[in-house]
Amino acid sequence: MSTLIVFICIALLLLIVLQIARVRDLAKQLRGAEEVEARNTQMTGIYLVAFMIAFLVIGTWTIFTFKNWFLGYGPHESASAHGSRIDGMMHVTFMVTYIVFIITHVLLFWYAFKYRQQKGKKAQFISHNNTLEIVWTGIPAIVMTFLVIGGLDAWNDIMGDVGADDDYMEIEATGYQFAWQLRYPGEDGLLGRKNFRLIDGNNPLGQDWTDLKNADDILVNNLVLPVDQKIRVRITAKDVLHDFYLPQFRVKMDAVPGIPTFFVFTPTKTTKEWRRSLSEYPEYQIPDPEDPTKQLWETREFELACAELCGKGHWSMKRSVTILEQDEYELWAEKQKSFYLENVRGTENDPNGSMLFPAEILQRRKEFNTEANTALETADDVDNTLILKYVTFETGSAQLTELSRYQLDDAVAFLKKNADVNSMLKGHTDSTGNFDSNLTLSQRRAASVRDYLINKGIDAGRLNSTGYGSTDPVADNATDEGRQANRRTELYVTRGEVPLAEEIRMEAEEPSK
Ligand SMILES: [Cu+2]
Repeated sequence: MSTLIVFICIALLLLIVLQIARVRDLAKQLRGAEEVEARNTQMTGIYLVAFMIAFLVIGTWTIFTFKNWFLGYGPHESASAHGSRIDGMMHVTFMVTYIVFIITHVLLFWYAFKYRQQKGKKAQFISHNNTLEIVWTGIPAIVMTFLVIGGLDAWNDIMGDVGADDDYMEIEATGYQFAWQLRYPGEDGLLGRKNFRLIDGNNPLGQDWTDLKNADDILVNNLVLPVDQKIRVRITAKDVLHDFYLPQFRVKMDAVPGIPTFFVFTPTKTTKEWRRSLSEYPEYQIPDPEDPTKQLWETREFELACAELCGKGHWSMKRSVTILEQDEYELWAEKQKSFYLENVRGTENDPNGSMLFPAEILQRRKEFNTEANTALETADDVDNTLILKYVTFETGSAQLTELSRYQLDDAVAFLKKNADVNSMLKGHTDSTGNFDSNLTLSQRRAASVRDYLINKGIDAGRLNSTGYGSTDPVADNATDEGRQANRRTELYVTRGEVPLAEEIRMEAEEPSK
């Protein structure tokens, strides 16, 4: 039906056009062809000038009315140091093209009017004019040169790498279908080595855990950065082409599998400042459709997106970017946990099981000193026992493991510092196996620890050792964890006499009799 109406309308329009042409022909016959022609060109000239005025006024009006939807204007000002330079160039280009647009259109329509057909006037024929050619080639060439040179200069600045003496922070963004994995360098400020062959379910980026720079690296999903700090982003991809895109910061760089790219930029606005500036625009003073209790400007977040159409889930690569003041950022960074220490350290995937990190050594030392001092200051001398929980032995033997030395050295330092303290080393086993051999093993183990301390310079007269076998469990021997807790070496410290092994052993043996 509607198709039919459209056809009828078109037919009617054609009919009208035909009728007008017939009317003109009739008028020509009545008034003379020349006069009608002159009148028509006169009217066309006037219409063209009227159109020009309306066109330029409406065009200019839309520029100012819709300014807030342009990149670089109003709420869309950039939030990075180099971004304002890009916006500035955009602004200059807009200005130049606007001026040229106005001049050419005024000339175009004005000349159409001025040189309309008039009685007694004849058009002048100009075949060639060198001056004119030079002027209309030269002026655009000069203007373009300035724009292009300015653009090249900006490009070199913006795309350049950090300088040797620059203070910058380096992070890494890895795109994959369909998300970003962001890596921060942790306290050492250095990103650890990676190897794609190491990528698996427990190691999403293929970090090489034998490179200790990886130990404090942090993995996060949303970008958080300090304001006014130069940031270098290493950009890479795991599967297909992605594109690291921060529209508000004018950052955009391809993420290419196998070819690392980078971008250096400095955020200049915190998220809070940005939101405050948005609150000044009516477009942002409306309720947020997702949370109508808040206004749009209150919930806006800077955005990290993928600008490469990388597959079906491409849209879901959007992440938020939060820019914080330096002190707020430090608070945030402190709360982040190292991926390695949280998920890999101490598991079967940890290749560093045979070593301790300086931070771990320090942490254990602190723990030991607190426990030892507490034990020593306890009012009741009977409670002066602490468990040397990091002192372990090879299975079934009294051979100390390599890592035991750290805590034993702490014990040595403690005994050297407190020269009036005497101590007793007590060995314990779990209940697995033969009672007598457990007792012997516990004695040998305690003695082995005592020997270590003596070798490190503690007077043998201050130390005694004994073993309790399985007679004094601290946990249930039915479970793995319980048995592990029961296999232990204890350090008894006292400012009194050196405890006597026999007496304690006698007491310990009582329950088994
Ligand atoms: Cu993508």
